[in-house]
Amino acid sequence: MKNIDSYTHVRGESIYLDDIPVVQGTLYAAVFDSPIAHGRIKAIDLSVAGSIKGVERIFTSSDIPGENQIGGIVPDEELFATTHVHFCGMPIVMVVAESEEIARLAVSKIKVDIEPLPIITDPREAWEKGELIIPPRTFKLGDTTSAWEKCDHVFEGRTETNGQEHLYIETQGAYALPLENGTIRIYSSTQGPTAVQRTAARVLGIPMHRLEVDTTRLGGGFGGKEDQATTWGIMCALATWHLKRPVKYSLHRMEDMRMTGKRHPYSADFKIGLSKDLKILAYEVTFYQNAGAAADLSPAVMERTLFHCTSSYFIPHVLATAYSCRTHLPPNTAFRGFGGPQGMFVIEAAIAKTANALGVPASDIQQQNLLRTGDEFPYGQKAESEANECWNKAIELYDLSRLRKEIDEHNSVNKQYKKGLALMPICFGISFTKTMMNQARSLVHVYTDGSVGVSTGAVEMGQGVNTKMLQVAASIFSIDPALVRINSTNTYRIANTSPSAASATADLNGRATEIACQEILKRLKKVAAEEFSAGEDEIEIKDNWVFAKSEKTTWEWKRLVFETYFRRISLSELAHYTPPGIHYDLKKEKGHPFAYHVYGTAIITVTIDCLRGTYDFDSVKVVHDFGNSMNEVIDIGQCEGGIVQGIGWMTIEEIVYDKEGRLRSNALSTYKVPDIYSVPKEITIHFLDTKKPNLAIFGSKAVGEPPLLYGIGAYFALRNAIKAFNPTVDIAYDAPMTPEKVLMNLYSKSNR
Ligand code: LUZ
Ligand code: MOS
Repeated sequence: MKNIDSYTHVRGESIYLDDIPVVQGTLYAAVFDSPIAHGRIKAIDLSVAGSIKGVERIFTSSDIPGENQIGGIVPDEELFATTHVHFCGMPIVMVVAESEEIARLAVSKIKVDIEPLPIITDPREAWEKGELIIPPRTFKLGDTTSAWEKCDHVFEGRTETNGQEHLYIETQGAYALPLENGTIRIYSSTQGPTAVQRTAARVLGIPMHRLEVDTTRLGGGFGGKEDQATTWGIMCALATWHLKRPVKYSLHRMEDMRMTGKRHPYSADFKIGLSKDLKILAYEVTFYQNAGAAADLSPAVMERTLFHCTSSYFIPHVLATAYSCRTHLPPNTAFRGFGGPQGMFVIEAAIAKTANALGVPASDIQQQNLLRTGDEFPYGQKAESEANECWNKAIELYDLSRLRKEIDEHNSVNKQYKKGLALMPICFGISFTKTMMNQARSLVHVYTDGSVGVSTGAVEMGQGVNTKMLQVAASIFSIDPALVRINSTNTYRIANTSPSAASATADLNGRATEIACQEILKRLKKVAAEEFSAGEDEIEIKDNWVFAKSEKTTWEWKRLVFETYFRRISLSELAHYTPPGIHYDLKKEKGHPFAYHVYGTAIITVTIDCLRGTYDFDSVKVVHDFGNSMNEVIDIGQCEGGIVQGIGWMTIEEIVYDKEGRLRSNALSTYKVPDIYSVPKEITIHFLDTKKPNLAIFGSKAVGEPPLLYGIGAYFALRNAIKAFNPTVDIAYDAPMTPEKVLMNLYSKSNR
């Protein structure tokens, strides 16, 4: 089934926040944000801004009726700075005016006098100064201390991974409307409507039931709107609360890039020990997460880094510690993979370093250590592994030895162009790591004409979740998909939602929809059973028609629905779903946090231009564990997008903050994401043939985040290509590998 949004997307008719028709009297907001990263506010001069015609009102922290607090996990983040600013881009003042132009003009006339204070941008420096967001956490399996002496090879090293700008095509934004009796509707481009509702209620000092948050769809989220969409929703609601007027704020790209957090950069130290036959016996790793100026989701991101620190390998002795370090950058936040990719990069670097030193291909070490079913993760869960299945299928299907031979031959005769190859096995845990968040509800209404309306907590952000929800309802009822509509995500219809995140949205909301539809179906069948003198289990609905004892009856779906209504039986159901069997003990750092894992293997090849340092990815060949995919077109789309986004993070996307904590890569002219010219020439995705039972919706495993991890292989393919040109170069494990870095490494003589 095609993505149900495709028709309106290609016609430009899909409604995003900025497409909502504005109502009469709408005002527009714009923010004055801190030009310096750390300081004490001495004076705010609003006189010129306030005198501009068309400026309705200017808001500061003193206009907040409730709490000036938007921190979700830790209450450490003000909506508007009061006495101090903690990052460049921190909101201080909001102007509300008759037009966007006037609002931004007024912002440009605001003067804030700030006394500068010392700035930290480096997580290790923050760590040295004891600037931690939360106490450190340590995952432990076996005993590394005594394991080192059993190792034949031990290597140590350091790695760096940089951040990543979400670059959702639709920037952040919100639109608030005053309703009667002090209630407010907020249209928000958010992955978490409940987060907007809960935090706005706190800031406004009103109960949550007075705030309706409604989301039709997002033009991309990637994690950037899991927590950080709330800011703009609350700002609009605050102005609406005061002025009783509709207020809209749709950020310009540069405002968005400057004021919002990104993927967390990490610095890490590792130590790895192996036996003679390349079994990894021990692994120690310390992560320094650059959290930025406030907690935001950093503690949860940090925990996922620990959960994925051994990637898809079994290591019997592991000691992993993570520090969430407070710096003066905008608070970093969720980004597809949520700390997992950062953890997995380090173990791949450790393996690459080992392979390099021992003169063996990294893939020999990778293959030796792939997880098997029954192997224990450092957090206590036992693997149900498809790692070897994916790996073996990939090297056979794509003929790894031939690929290697072709590359060796190419490299032996070509001077200017060198090729490199890397394999990247992945393993990603599916569930929110906070067990409590793994719950969802679905509200299904069957109308008397047989049409169906479904509301869930799932937010459509281009990932196709609405199509999957529609498939669930249509297939349980066995009716024409055109009869089913997926409604906007709305906190009045579905309450207390978890954000659409953690790759778990289709599973959680899909299972809830499945339960709701099954419940209604039971009632419908009871009515048919009475009518056709059959048992309820002898009734079947097939392709819009009622069958009794395998015989087609005179009743169509629509008739059955109406007859059920006629008998005063409910055609609506609100269902609740929680995945069974997941738990976690934070004191012991052990448990069974994930409903299941997703596996896969990619083979990535690249060609570098050794004169220029530029490169092209020739191919990404994947065997991916989709379980039993319920929509192959959507799932392939998620894989392709994830791979390209992962490659972007590892290669050309380079976030640059200067020492003053100012974002230099602050526009699309200075921050480059992969475009049609830089995507791999070939992406092939093979569906691993496995029909093992799992907890996914219809057995169709979560696909949102896992494919991004394949991009890590791009970094290692590039290293191998550089080495083909300059065999003795000692390349730092420092991502992204930009063309500039490739060039420097190609001609670097110094062995570090
Ligand atoms: N968000 C969250 C996530 O709150 N918890 C998670 O475990 C998670 N994982 C991936 C992406 N977003
Ligand atoms: Mo996410 S990183 O699943 O919002």
